[in-house]
Amino acid sequence: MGTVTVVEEISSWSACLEDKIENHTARVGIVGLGYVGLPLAVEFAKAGFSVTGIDVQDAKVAKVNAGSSYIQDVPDWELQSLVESGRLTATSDFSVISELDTVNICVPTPLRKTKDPDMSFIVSACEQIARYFHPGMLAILESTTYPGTTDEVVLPMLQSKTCEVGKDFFLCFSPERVDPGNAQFQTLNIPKVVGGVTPECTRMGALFYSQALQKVVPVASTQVAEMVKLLENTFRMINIGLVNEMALMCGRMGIDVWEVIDAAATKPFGFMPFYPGPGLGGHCIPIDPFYLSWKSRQAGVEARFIELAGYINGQMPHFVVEKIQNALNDRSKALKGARIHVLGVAYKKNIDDVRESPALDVMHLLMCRGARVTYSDPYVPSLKVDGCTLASQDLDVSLMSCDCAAIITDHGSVDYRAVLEKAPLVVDTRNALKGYASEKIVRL
Ligand code: SAJ
Repeated sequence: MGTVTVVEEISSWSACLEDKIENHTARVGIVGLGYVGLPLAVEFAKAGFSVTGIDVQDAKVAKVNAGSSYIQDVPDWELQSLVESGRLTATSDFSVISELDTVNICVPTPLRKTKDPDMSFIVSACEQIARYFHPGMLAILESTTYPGTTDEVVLPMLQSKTCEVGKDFFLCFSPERVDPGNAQFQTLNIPKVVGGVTPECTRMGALFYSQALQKVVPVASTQVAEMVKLLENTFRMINIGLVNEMALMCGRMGIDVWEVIDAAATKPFGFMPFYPGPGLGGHCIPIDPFYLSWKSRQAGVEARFIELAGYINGQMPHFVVEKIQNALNDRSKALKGARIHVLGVAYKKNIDDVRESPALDVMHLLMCRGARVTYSDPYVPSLKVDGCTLASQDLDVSLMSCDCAAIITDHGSVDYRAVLEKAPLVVDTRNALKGYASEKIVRL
């Protein structure tokens, strides 16, 4: 039997919005001016749209309007020129939405302590938007969330008796794929997946993004688009968990896991290297998969891979502390009272973000066992651990006065040869000392 194509009636609102998008007179709104929203606002302003950024934090609004960027991927000069030209403004007043044609929602989706999704930011943003939302608008949720959020949470808040989705207004989901600090892939050139509540919604969302971004990937529904992001990041989390488990196995068998991975990576197909580490940090990878496992459990499927990988990744800080304790013990030193200097506390190299950083767990565990913990991180001048604020110490002085240095985050700016020369013992959790041979090195 041939496929039946549902031909949706093109409403007058659809034709009107399509014109505004195509001739760039559509007034664009971006709710949430963080590492996702601000670069997106800049791209649409650069494409010639009038863009209004909306954020609940007055400080962010003030900085944007002053042309002062707080996002490393948005240079001041670029923001300044867009603000001065009047293309981009910011406000904390949601009522501007009544004058806008499109609104992107780029707010945080953290986890609660119980590892359940915290939807409070999406709900409060939509409550505000709904007060001013009007026929003819396109709304797109970008915050990473579980499949079904757009249709089950956002749609009921925006539609009304007189407004029909796909006809009077349009609603899509498009996963954010921003990788802060990635010089090669930025908002402009990262392919943009978008799926709508109806085919006309998908078409409108794809038309919108194609005005400002290089590649758009329409998909059949909001659920597919929501699931795309979760697959991408769950894939990473599980493979990191696998390689961490390999590190535990190789450690017991006396095999160099780093050499194993490097040799496996010579396979030109069917393999993708991941590397063991002290744990899983950041605001995406440790969080997003639990949105999927939460929803999957509701659908009656236990996401066992996610739970197991989460457990293994969560054990890595303990494994690192055990390595440090054993390394000291082999040198007739107790961990209790030992001076441990941590190198690198950001959640990954060459950035300043400490959210969910495994360094926090490692330092906490060391302190619980009575170690005297200091740190150096060129990107992180101060750090709060267990309620006390530590300051980043001078590396050379600290290395010569510590009992053990622990490389937790391998920033590129550190001279690791000098670290090896100065420290009496180095526990290296990132293979930063690759190629060096010394009794002083203990590798993950
Ligand atoms: N990590 C490992 N071993 C690895 C890779 C990462 O232990 O082989 C650790 C990192 O040290 C970090 C955590 O995992 O603590 C997350 O690292 P990440 O490289 O995944 O970096 P993120 O959290 O910044 O992930 C972002 C994601 N981008 C978005 O969600 C839009 C992810 O999808 C990207 O693939 C990733 O950046 C990237 O490739 O840099």
